[in-house]
Amino acid sequence: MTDTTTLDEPGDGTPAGDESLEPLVENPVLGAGVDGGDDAVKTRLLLPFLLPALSMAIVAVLVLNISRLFLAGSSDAAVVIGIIITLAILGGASLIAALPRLRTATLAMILGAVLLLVSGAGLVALGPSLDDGEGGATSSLVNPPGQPVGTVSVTAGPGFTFNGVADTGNYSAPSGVVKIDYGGASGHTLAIQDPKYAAFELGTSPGTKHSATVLLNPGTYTIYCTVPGHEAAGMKATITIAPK
Ligand SMILES: [Cu+2]
Repeated sequence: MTDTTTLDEPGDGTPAGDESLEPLVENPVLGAGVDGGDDAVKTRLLLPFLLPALSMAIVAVLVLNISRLFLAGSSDAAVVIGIIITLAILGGASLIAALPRLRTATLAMILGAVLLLVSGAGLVALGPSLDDGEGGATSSLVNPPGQPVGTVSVTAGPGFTFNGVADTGNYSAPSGVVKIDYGGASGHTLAIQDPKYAAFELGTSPGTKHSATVLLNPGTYTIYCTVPGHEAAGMKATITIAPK
């Protein structure tokens, strides 16, 4: 309330006239006409293009980084970040409005700091948001959309076998989305021996996934238990997908 009196001070020892002179320096150039040469080219051609380009670049950086933050977090975090950003924009705008004598250099520094902060936060969040993207890419084969055209039921055991058959077990299913159910003795897993299906893994222990769907094209796929030693002991089989 009483703060406004301090704001009215000329302040900083710099004469206020200094700032009011700035546009006067530029005005002769603007009014110089075609004869102005290089200066006129700069102000008339470069500035109208450079300023919007620069603004667009800054906006792009802000939007990209803020969207990265939103991608990385949960929906709750996104709401909180959104509120913080909104408050920051409102607070910053009213601060700038309240301090009309704020130097352009100071303003540029504040804006630069905000830009750096947002970019930094975006970079920190880059890891989690990229992980989401990669998970989405592999999920085209694992848990694909659509109803399963066939089901393969596998039971771990007895011993180190799938359904009691060591090494040579062979399952079959039609081509397309195949549901694989896994049960039986606890402490085993079921994976497909193909890097393309690395995201697929079932387990028999409590808390593991006992069922999932995969998109299988015609061919032969090896399934095995990933627990060290179990595949060698016999927990290995094939799924044959017949041509359509
Ligand atoms: Cu096993």
